[in-house]
Amino acid sequence: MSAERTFIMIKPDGVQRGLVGQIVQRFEQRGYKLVSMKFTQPTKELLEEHYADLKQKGFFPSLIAYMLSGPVVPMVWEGKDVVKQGRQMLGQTNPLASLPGSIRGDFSIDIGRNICHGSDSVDSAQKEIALWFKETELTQWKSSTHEWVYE
Ligand code: DAT
Ligand code: MG
Repeated sequence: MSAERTFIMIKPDGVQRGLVGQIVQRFEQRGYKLVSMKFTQPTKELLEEHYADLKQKGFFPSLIAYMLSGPVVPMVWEGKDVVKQGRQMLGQTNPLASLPGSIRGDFSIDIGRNICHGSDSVDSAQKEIALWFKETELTQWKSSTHEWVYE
């Protein structure tokens, strides 16, 4: 069983537009296992840390303002190749470059309203999970579907 984990977060626009259920459903139906999820209003400090790599970008202030504009749904998903697969399920950063069938390609148009975040590497997934969740919030459980998803 692969223990690879990724950090997926529904952004304020995804919450406001009522897309939480549909986004969660895509990861569930693929066969990935939910390890943790919460509904929370993030602080500016947390968001600045989360997007620290982008601090020098001109769009950084508007990115932080957008992410601060309402509650988000941070999640941890587990399974084989989940970091890369999660990025493919999301689509491209720019929704206009995202294929239909991807989350951003199906539900969004503008880059600054692209509804969902996903870690871009195993290393950043580990950092993001540690930033958003306490170790005790990462639930240990065995999905009863495991043998039907993996051979
Ligand atoms: P991703 O979210 O696909 O990992 P990223 O980490 O490069 O993309 O950027 C984080 C977010 O910042 C992205 O989801 C939307 C915003 N962003 C990125 N590039 C941008 C740009 N050129 N103009 C405006 N917003 C941008
Ligand atoms: Mg990124």
